[in-house]
Amino acid sequence: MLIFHNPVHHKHAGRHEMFRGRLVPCHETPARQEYVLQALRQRGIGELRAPSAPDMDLIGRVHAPRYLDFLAGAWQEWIALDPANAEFDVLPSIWPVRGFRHDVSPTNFAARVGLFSFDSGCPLTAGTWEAALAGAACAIDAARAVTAAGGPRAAMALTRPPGHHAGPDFFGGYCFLNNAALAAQALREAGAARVAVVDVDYHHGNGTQTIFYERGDVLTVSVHGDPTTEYPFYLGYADERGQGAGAQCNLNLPLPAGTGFAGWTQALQQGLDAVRAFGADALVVALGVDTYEGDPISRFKLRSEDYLEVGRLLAGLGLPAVFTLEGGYAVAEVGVNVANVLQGYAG
Ligand code: OKS
Ligand code: ZN
Repeated sequence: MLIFHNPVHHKHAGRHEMFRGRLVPCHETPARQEYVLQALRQRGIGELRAPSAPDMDLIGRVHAPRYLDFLAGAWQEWIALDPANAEFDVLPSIWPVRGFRHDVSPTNFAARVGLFSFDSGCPLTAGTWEAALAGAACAIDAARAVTAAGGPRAAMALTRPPGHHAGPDFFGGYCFLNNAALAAQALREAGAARVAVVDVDYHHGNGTQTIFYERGDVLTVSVHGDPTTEYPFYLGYADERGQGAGAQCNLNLPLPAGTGFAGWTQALQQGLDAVRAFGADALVVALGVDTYEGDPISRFKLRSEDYLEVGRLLAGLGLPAVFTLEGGYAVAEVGVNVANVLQGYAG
């Protein structure tokens, strides 16, 4: 197992996010990645690697170039408005909902932020672009490692910010570049004819679903809290099955808040059956561990030892695999739970 870890993840450190009318400290903190690194080191799981330079062409085949330009320049635009802005993070404040035009290009910065985002809980900071880009490189490198001759069977992109909510041209849910989608695209371009993304994070992977919704070469499966009550609310329902060439290539398995490991495992098994039926040649696991019973913002009831079995079930597919780190906010236990998945996977 190779672990591509993002050496500049700490440059993305949001100071505040909007919650119930006030600015509150961010859940998605640098400590999360450090706890995972520490747990992997303690158990001697994996070999650590730093990422190479990001493949901007590949990233531009997953994300819209004008969105990438926006992200690359957003902080400069923000402080150009007022140097005092450097003390504050960028948070969206206006969005073009139904009836507004999406084909216009307002130059106002707040208006531009609103075109490229979907919630106010996702701060963009001075180092967000650098951190997200290095994370994307980790995901691409991990995919290339597992498809290389003589490469390992599995690799992990150990990075933050996470990615599965980020779409072709929008950020949200703490995500900016979709690491799991980038890994899937890199696997395709390295020769895997059919790729499956299995998202086990507590939240629906709306960005990944949207990126691949009309493609028949990538199956997207997500097991998550029912969006009727859980974030991201507006996507993730069972009747979203893909469109056009991607018809039947998306599978959502929403479960009620409060679901424990028995119910959760049944849904995962159903998802893994779909991966087998699809005939995938390679696997991406969007690995969020906010399904943990102690997670402060989620409501499934998995225990730490359950993650060993999660790893074993995923290994049962017998596919080369890339893991990306998604959510999980019980910071100390994030390390143990991720290490358990990888240990269960390795057998
Ligand atoms: C709103 C809470 C937003 C929840 C974001 C979920 C992030 C996550 N203040 N996605 O997998 O863990
Ligand atoms: Zn999550």
